[in-house]
Amino acid sequence: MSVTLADIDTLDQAYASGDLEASSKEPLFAHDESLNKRISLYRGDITKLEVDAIVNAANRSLLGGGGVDGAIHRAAGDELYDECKTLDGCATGSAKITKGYKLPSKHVIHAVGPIYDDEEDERCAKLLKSCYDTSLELAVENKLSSIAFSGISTGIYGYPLDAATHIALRTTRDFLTSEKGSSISRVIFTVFRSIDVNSYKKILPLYFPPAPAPSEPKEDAAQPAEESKEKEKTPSAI
Ligand code: AR6
Repeated sequence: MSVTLADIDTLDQAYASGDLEASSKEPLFAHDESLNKRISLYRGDITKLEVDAIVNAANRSLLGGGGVDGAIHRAAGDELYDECKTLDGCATGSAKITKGYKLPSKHVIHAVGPIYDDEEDERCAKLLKSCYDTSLELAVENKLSSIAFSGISTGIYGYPLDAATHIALRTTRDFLTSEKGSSISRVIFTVFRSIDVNSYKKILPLYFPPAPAPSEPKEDAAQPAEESKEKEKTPSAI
């Protein structure tokens, strides 16, 4: 059974239901209600998502592999492999688009993340950011409005999870709030393991915070209101 956009809560719904909570840290950006309606966190199998495009965490050959790449190729069938063979691979930090074949998703964007190397942290960060930018640009060029990301480089390629989550969220936020990103109506961050869920639940509220809680009324200000309520309830006692 495939999972549609209507089945997946947006961030404003997740905050309202209590699935997602504000951070105890100061958010990096102000609350933006319309933006929170364009973002989702989904835990599950990306191959089940009925969206315009899912983003595969591929390798430079684009011919399949393990992890999410293997799952996507298995679910899409041999025709995906056949189309990938025509693409002549892909550079690290870039992405290429194919059809989705037997997947419920119309397209697959194959992004090639960096193999993490802590001695080249800055270069890896640039390449990972470029995967998100290129994928979002491909979605816009192809007039796609919904896109689901897998956690590029955070599995076999060993990218430190929280650092990768920050890059994914900052790059996506910058893109969606720029003019070129206005046609994207939904970005779904698909997470699989509980460590991924925890990382996103911790970091999402920094980039996409909920509406600030209404401030508590001051004690002395509350007093007259209480009194007048009492009077309303017992007019005959006056
Ligand atoms: N749906 C959603 N997420 C998944 C799924 C799934 N079905 N399966 C795994 N994940 P990885 P990488 C998560 O290793 O680090 C391949 O061999 C997984 O838990 O798939 O970029 C390629 O061919 C993790 O959070 O990708 C490359 O050679 C995330 O997907 C290499 O691995 C990415 O983990 C790429 O390594």
